[in-house]
Order: sequence, then C-alpha cells, then structure tokens
Amino acid sequence: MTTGTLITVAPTGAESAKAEVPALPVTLDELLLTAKECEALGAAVIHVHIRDDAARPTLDPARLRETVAALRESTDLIVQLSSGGAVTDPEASRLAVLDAAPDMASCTMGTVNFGDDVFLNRWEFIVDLHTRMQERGIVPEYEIFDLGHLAALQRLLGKYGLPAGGHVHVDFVMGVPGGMPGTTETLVAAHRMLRDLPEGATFSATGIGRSTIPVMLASLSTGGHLRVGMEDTVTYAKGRPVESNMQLVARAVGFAQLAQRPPLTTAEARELLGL
Ligand code: KMH
Ligand code: ZN
Repeated sequence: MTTGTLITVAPTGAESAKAEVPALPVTLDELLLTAKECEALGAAVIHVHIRDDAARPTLDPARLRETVAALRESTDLIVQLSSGGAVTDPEASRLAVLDAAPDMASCTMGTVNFGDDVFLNRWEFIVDLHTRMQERGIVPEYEIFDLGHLAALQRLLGKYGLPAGGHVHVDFVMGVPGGMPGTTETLVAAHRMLRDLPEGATFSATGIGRSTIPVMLASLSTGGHLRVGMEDTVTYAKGRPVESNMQLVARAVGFAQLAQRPPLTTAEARELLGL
C-alpha cells in the first residue's frame, strides 16, 4: 500500500567546503535554523553531519551530543546522525557517534569508491555498528550505495537479526561516482531486490547532483520516500546554485504532493520507522 512520503533532509554532509558553498549550514545556529524551516515545510528526519569552528567535518563527541540535544529542544524532527562521517574518519570515531544517543544513525552496507576516494566499510565494522545500535535502541538507516550492499544487508539481518524497533528502512544513495548510477532503471533494480529483505521494508532514495530529479520521480512512482539536501545537491538547476536546503525540501514536497503522497508528519514518520 502506498503511503505518504517520508522526507529526510541532509543539510550539510562532509564533502562540500563552506568557502565554495556559502549557503551550507555549518554552525549549530545555522543547522537549527535550517532544521526548523525544513520541518515547517514537511521534512520529518534530519540526517546530520557536523562541522568544527573552521567549518571542517568533525565527529567530536561533545559537539555531537550538543547538536542532538539542541535539535531535540528546537524541533520534533527525528535526529539521524551520520556514522559515515568523512572518508578520512577512523572506525573508532564513527562507532563513537552512537554515544550521542540519536534516534537514528546511518549504517553503510559496504565499501564503495567515492569519487577519487574510498568510503571504507568493512564487514566486521558493519556488524559492530548494527549490533551496537540494536543494544542501544538506535534505529539504523541502512545506506545503499551499490546493489551488492542490499545483498550484504540481507546477510547481516539473517545472521544478526532485525534492528531496534523491528522495521528495516534503507536509503538508496545514487549517482556517487563509483557507486550505482542515479537512473530509473537502477532504482527499479534496487527496488526489486527489497523483496529479499523482511516484509514491510521501506526505502528512501537520493540522487547526487544532476540525478536528484530522476531519482526523486522514480522513488515516488515506486512507493519510495525521499532524501534531499545540500549534502547531495548543490546545484538547483543548470547554472543555478542551491540557495538553501529549504529550496530543496520545498521542491521535494511539491513533487510528493503532485504524486498524491503528501509528506508524513514527524509522528507518522516515527510510526513508520519503528521509533
Ligand atoms: N560522507 C560520506 C563519506 C553517511 O552519512 O552515513 C559518507 C556518508 C554516508 O555521507
Ligand atoms: Zn551523510
């Protein structure tokens, strides 16, 4: 059954430099303002990467805890911390993200070439993340950068059991140079592979860069949900830089409404995700 649309905003990421993308929210105040405005527009989940005082990506534990508390104080958004961090972050720091006790955390299901870099996700590391989240009641969003990551997820759940809350939600991150392409054909193939996951598994999708709109349309038409934000997209249209995360969320909400799948409220999103 097709439901409303879960909209996740990923406002910052670890890849863009503030100097090159001045609209990127990098301070806590900028993040909170973005979060409140995106929630008002229809976002229900926020996927969070934080920056240090020099706007560089950081996984500083105290800053992460402060960010989770501030987002909870100012919004009703579901707070999902990135355990992916930046490609340079060590595994120990990525595991320690869970100490900030977010509602959700990302869990990438395999290694992938990432532009000129490698985003390393060893099997043992994935197992550690999954089982620690189970123990702490943190709901994962399984990040799928390539089709083989879905097979890895099937193996993970078969060996180590369902996540906290019992519901499986994945996010197709498409169009990363080195990962699966951001095309309708690939999304349909990924969607078909969900049959191998536990009944009721849901997915959202995001297309990096120019694949953002094809992926959004394909996801809506296959019953999927949407992730948008400046982590993934910094160009709104040819020659037009994104002005704000709100612009991207507003566009996603518009497409969802056209598809007659309006945004889920935060309460509906919590129910869907087993929070
Ligand atoms: N920044 C990428 C290397 C996640 O947040 O879990 C990893 C990433 C995935 O963004
Ligand atoms: Zn991320």
